Amino acid sequence: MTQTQTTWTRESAERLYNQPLMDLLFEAQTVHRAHFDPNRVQMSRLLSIKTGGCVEDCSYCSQSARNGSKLPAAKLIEVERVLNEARKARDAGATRYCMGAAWREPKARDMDALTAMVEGVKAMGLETCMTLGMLDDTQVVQLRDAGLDYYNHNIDTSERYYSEVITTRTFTDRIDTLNRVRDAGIKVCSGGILGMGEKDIDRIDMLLTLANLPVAPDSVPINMLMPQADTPLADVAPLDPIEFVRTIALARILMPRSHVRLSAGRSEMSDEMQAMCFFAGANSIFVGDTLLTADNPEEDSDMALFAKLGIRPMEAETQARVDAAE
Ligand code: SAM
Ligand code: DTB
Ligand code: SF4
Repeated sequence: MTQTQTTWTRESAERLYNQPLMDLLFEAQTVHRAHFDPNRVQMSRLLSIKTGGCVEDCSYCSQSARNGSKLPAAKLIEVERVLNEARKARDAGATRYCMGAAWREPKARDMDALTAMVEGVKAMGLETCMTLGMLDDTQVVQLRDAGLDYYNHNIDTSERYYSEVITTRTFTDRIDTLNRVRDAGIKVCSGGILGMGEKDIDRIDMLLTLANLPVAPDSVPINMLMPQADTPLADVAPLDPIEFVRTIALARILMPRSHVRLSAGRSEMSDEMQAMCFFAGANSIFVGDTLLTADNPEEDSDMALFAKLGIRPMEAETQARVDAAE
């Protein structure tokens, strides 16, 4: 399949985002149906393999040591424990297993354990994903050779708003890691967080940056900020849910072949809001009652929601694409 990449302008993206909601939703759903089965949603499961004590200052994060957060710093967990958890996730229906670490970047001494995790999880028939912070040229090759399918590294917000949120690494650092990951042949998962006090234009520009990368990310997680106690964003005013839905719809239109993931924050969303997000083109979620450290809906309530909406889990992403044979 050849991916034709459109270069989007800010004017066209703004026009799309600001049109009447019903027109935006109709357009997003039309694009969605041209590329995906609208009644299938991919399910990923997260595990925090190294929690807390992070040196970065991301102002939304419970795991940053700089935020005065009380979350204790743990060591990288044992490979065996990761494999046991992954087996349970697979048996519960997840098709992708995502392992996250509270690091600025992995150290050379961690790489053997990380590659063993990838190999072991992959051997269970799960797609593998990791999110470990920045990667260098050697590390992307080590992870690729172990069989890593996806690497998650979010740009988080627009280039303009970025320095309001994080000061210890730059927007360009993030883009550099994404380029390294893609050039090594690992699929890119990159998105951001909404509701951090940013403006409409920041949400639009964040999506434009992603859509206009040399290749759009395969997977685009859109997180709703989950305010964490003791962090600088603990008391930020919540985002209007309709703005969140508009952003999902714009992501779907700008990146028609990407999986748009309704990520953190679902535990605070009504069934109706989640249904609107699926209609707007979201087709992937994290399942399991914990994300990395924060709450996620219980498995039972997700399955009840899927049943109400007539949504079925996506078995393997490639089978779900209407255009897979192109
Ligand atoms: N330390 C690595 C990094 O930052 O690249 C990987 C883990 S980090 C927790 C993964 C992503 O989770 C962040 O980039 C951010 O987009 C999202 N995230 C973290 N805390 C969040 C929160 N409180 N609410 C919503 N999303 C959050
Ligand atoms: C992403 O964009 N969202 C996930 C995943 N990538 C790693 C993480 C959400 C974290 C929410 C806060 C927490 O659990 O600590
Ligand atoms: Fe560290 Fe990642 Fe949290 Fe930033 S988002 S403080 S890099 S764990």
